[in-house]
Amino acid sequence: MGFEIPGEVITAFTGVPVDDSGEFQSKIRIEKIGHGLINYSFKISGSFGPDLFLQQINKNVFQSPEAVQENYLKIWNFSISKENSLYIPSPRFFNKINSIFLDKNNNYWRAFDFVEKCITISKVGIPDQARLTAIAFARFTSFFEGFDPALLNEVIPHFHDLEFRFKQFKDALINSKNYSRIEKSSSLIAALKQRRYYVSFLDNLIHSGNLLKRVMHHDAKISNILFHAETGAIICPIDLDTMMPGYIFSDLGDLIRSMTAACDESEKDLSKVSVRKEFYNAIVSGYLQIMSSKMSDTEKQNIHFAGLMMFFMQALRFLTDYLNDDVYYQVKYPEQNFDRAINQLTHLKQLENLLEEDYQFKI
Ligand code: GN1
Ligand code: MG
Repeated sequence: MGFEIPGEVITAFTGVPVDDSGEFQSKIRIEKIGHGLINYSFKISGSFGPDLFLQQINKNVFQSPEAVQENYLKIWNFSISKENSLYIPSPRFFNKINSIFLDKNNNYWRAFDFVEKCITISKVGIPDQARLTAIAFARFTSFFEGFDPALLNEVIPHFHDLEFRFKQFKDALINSKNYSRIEKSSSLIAALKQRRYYVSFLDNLIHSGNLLKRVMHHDAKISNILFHAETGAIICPIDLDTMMPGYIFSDLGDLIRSMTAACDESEKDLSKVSVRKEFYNAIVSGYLQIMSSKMSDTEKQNIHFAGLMMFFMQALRFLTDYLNDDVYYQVKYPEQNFDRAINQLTHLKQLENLLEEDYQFKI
């Protein structure tokens, strides 16, 4: 497995003690699951009771794992308090009240009910699947209409704050000593600087007071949805760690960014880049089907800003990391963040053209 779970963690969540020889007193099966790069996740089963989903929270990404879990408990409590409840896997408690366990190595663990008979889908197939995914994330936000998003901890400060991301990019240009990377990026840097107007555009909308803060998932993509393995029905969105207050553009924009693209964000062959119109239409119409009655006029009028904002922000984040010598995103080869940034900028340009031609939407 290459990764040890201290016995005390398993004991805390399953109640199965370890004997003098270090063995569990009844058989425990541990299976590593998921492809997540952030948290480590496992399925734990045995005669102690129903299977559980055990997860170590990455404390390098989340400075306060307690704040992440506190958010989860708040939204879970809200979900079970309402009729027509949205299904969110229940956290497992130990000592009756605790749901987060700090082990002897100072790592944080939590567990949930294991959702049986479910699958995840890594890549969207047809527009209708994109529509269902958009509906699922819209339902998620819509469900929390009666919940004050300000109650959620900002677990990654300024996560989707475009002005902050632009500032990080400018700071990297000033502070980076990697002159060959700056030189290589010159046309990319110019193209991003030239689009500074996206930052002012959003700033004006925010200051108009007509954008509402809502519960946003902040990683809205098809691979963060659990589907029923047999019926294909949507069970629930997962990976709720970045759930924080945000503007509607965040989740809608991430849905557009992750599902209109015909190729992966690391694709180097730019001839493969294409923003697919039929997917765009399916995502926006699915999202609006659930959310439009809850949106302000300003939000509705500017709905097409969502995809532009998220392609732009992701290009900024990848290029910033490239200029900072790859300190944030995992890379498989040295130039990968540069390739990702060009890829996202190319998508952005295609989306700009599509919106101008088909929707007469231009900023
Ligand atoms: C990170 O690791 P993943 O794919 O869940 C990032 C997202 C980016 C994405 C780009 C906590 O998400 O914001 O959109 O990479 N998450 C964090 O691939 O930074
Ligand atoms: Mg994620």
